[in-house]
Amino acid sequence: MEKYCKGCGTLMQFEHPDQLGYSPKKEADYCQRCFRLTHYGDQSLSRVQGIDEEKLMKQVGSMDALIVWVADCFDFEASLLNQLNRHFFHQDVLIVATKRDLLPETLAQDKFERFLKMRLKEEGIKYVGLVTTGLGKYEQDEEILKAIRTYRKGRDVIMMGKANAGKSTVINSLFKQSILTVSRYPGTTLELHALDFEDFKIYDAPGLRNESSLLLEVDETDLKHIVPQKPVRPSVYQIYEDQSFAIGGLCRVDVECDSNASVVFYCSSELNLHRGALQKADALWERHQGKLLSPSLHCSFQNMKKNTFSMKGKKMDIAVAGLGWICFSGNIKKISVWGPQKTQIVSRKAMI
Ligand SMILES: Nc1nc2c(ncn2[C@@H]2O[C@H](COP(=O)(O)OP(=O)(O)OP(=O)(O)O)[C@@H](O)[C@H]2O)c(=O)[nH]1
Ligand SMILES: [Mg+2]
Repeated sequence: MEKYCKGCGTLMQFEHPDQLGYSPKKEADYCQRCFRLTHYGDQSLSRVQGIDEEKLMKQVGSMDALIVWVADCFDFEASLLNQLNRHFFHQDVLIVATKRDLLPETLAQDKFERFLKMRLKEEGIKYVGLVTTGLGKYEQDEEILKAIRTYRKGRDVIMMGKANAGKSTVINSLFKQSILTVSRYPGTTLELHALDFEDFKIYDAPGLRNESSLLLEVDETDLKHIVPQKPVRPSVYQIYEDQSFAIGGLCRVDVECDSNASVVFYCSSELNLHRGALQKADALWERHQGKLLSPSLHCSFQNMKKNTFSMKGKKMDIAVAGLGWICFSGNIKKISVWGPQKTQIVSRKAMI
């Protein structure tokens, strides 16, 4: 009889240790990869060889279910899907925004929810409800459950979202136990699989690959420094002339200003920020990327893409998918943000 891993949903097998789904024990409920991810945080096994997204979307699109779209608050722009409702044409979408605990505590909840609703509206996303959640005091499993019960209308429920958004974590919190495998690296869940819950099914789905994330452009060993595990603390800089900032060797931010301006970084506190004169920035990156400026990207400075912005409104964010965001205010003439070619770098109204 076929057996599926309880942690990641993959078909289990007992013959090929180097292939997915392997377990040395026939009676095991979890594959060896899930066992190692859970007990040893073995990252070498976590990034998966690519799920069949087209098949997944087709399968999900044909199911009569409530879609719970799980989006990471810290990486919100990159957590959304272009034309999201088109993919779930016949289905209702409930938004669950995770990792609220990673945002600064000073951000008021009502202001944050207004921000999320504004962004969802701007993206043209239609949804039946919105719940924010996070670890610790932000955990909202009762609220999520209430929303699911309200909007399910007799249907099953599917957790969908980009890889690493926190789908499996949300399901575990609803079950109040660690059934599913979660890990800090994208690509943990491997197959759509159902769990019986009350009188309906909740499906955990593999995450959609986040093609626009900077995290695809770095070494796996650097991920732990880039993906924040603790609330991000703003790093504030007052500037009075043209300056260039380096976020490790990952992203360069040039700010041209006439007089007083403010630049605030919201990134993992494990990343070093380097600040210097704009005129010297090219030479700095050419000489020091990967050395003084680290962690580094797979691409060289010459191959990074320059994205140019002018100020919109008094206060503006520029979000770099996978890395965080930077808030700008004051007398700024021009901002250039350099990152990998494929990384999504977008401006938005300031969150904070
Ligand atoms: N700080 C914080 N971390 C979270 C939260 N939710 C999930 N995480 C962490 O985010 C990482 C990814 O969580 P998963 O539940 O595995 O994410 P997923 O969406 O199921 O990922 P895939 O299966 O790869 O698509 C893990 O390290 C979780 O501990 C949250 O609310 N706050
Ligand atoms: Mg998962």
